[in-house]
Amino acid sequence: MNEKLIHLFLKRGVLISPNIVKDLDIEKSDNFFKILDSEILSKEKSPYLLSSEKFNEILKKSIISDNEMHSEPLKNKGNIIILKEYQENTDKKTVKDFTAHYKNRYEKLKGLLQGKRNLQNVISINRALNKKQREEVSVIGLISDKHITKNKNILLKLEDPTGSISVLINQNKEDLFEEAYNLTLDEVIGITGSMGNKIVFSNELILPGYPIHNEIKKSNEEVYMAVLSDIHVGSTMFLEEEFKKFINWTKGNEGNEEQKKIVKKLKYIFIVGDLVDGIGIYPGQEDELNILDIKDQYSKFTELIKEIRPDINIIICPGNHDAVRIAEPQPKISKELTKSLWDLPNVTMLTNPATVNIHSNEKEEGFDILLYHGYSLDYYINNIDKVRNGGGYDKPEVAMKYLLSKRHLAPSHGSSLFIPGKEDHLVIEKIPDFFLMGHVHKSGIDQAGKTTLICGSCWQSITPFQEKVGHKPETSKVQLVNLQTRKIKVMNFGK
Ligand code: D5M
Ligand code: ZN
Ligand code: FE
Repeated sequence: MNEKLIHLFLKRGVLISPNIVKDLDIEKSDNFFKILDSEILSKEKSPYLLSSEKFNEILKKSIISDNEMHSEPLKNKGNIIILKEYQENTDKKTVKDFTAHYKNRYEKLKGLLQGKRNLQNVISINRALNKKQREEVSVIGLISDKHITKNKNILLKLEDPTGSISVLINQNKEDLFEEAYNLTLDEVIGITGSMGNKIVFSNELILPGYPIHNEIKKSNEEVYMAVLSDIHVGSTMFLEEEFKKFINWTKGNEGNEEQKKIVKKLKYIFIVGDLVDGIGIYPGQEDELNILDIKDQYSKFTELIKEIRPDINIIICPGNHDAVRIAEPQPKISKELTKSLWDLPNVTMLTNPATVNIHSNEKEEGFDILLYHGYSLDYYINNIDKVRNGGGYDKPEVAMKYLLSKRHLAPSHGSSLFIPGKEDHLVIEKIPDFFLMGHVHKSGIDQAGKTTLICGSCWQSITPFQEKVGHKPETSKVQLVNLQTRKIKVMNFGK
């Protein structure tokens, strides 16, 4: 079995018998993997055992659709592997779906918490309630309520599938109190403490978190990726000239000699949502648009993007201004609206959120990149002291780190609109090498364990709304990441 093929299966956590795979031609495997990713792996847990029946079914499909695409340009998807994206689920939603959604979140995060120090002997809430007073217990639960008592202690209500329990954090335990104070509703945590009468007096909080000392992955090659978000084409405040300057730079027509050398090695551009300003996003938006048709906005966006060198992979997810439902996970921007964009051979369209792997080959496992536009950021910046006082809108990386430590993109029910279902797609199950966001129109960079956090800037000058609420957007910045050294340079295309 071809080594490259083995790699392509292993990378996805797919187990398959070598004698089945001999029917697959590596040169023609693109389509096969595309179908495998979207029809099977987006729904299945890894490791996934691929049966010969399923294999043949996908192979057949891939040959048919390959023939259908015959007249279209060959998709140069390079080595971009979609690790996680979402099927649109438009079934009518009921209370049952909410229950299932939170249960799934609980189970996934429990999996991450279990086995951590002090959570080895975790018991169900139901069992904890039957423990004698003063006994030590540890439980894992979803925070369904949090408030300060009249004695100035924090009272949490934790829930698991067996029941709910009160947890008290005493104000005299200063560090613990501060930690608890910055918890958010609906996140899943572990606690230890001693039992009182139907209440736990907590002495430790344990978050799913991320390993701090993990090694930062580096490529063997000098290759670069760039991060952008919030282009807002169609807005009267869209900074077209600045954006064109960026596009020109990708073509090697801007910057000094050293810059021109580097740009040749730029292979990946991420655009993390809000490609266009959209239509009807907020009352009175018409007055702030110079392109009033959504299709025209996307055509203009595509016209700009198609100038980018064809050997650069452009990876795109939607944001709250794009023409898809606002509830998350957001599906891909539809082909009907953006056919010319979808047709660009170097463009990969994703859902929001999504996870892709880039730059893998026989020698390297590549980098896992989590993209999330960041609609939930406003909530945490406005509601969580640690995030607001840690820099608020000026430092989106603080909010990003906060979310990574919760291992959820929008834990609190009120922080984003979402479509409930069998699975909570906003749980950060696997720690990525890069976590990319946008939305708040401020660039930010930080490192959290092995993960580099990057928030894109924007290409829209200050809007009347932002002026009113005191937002100070940062415009026309691009983070350029050297994947060999993991050094990041912030490029400024502003005037
Ligand atoms: O949002 C850009 C930023 O501005 C983000 O932090 C939300 C905030 N914003 C913009 N317009 C509004 C309205 N009308 N209400 C509340 N918050 C707003 P973007 O989605 O990129 O426009
Ligand atoms: Zn935006
Ligand atoms: Fe946005």
